[in-house]
Amino acid sequence: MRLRTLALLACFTLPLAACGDDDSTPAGEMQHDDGITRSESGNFMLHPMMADWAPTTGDHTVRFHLMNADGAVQASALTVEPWMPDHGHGSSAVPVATDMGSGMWEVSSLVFTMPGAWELRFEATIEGAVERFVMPVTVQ
Ligand SMILES: [Cu+2]
Repeated sequence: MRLRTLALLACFTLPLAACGDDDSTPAGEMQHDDGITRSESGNFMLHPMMADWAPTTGDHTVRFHLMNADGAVQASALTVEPWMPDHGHGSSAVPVATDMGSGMWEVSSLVFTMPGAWELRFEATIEGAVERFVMPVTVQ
């Protein structure tokens, strides 16, 4: 919980490149190559609020941050579908996404039923248009 809170604070107070990095990374060395997924249009970015996210099987509640090149982006709606492309199946649960404001969405009932390569298929409604994201997640 503490790390998540720090990451959240960092997201609001540090430059974009720092968003989602943990607080131990020196400011000059912040990299954000992993963890960010671009929307299919290329105009928006989404990332989990933790570095190197590698969940285990089971039920998770995770915050995701929606941004563009200028910072946080407000969406009017967000849905998430967990999908396992190699096996052609989804999850046993339908995730619930709650708007926390400032581009932050808390997703609960995020259930991975088995280890392996999953996708989180997001649809975010931004200014009336649907933006799609396919975020790869390795489940252990
Ligand atoms: Cu599977």
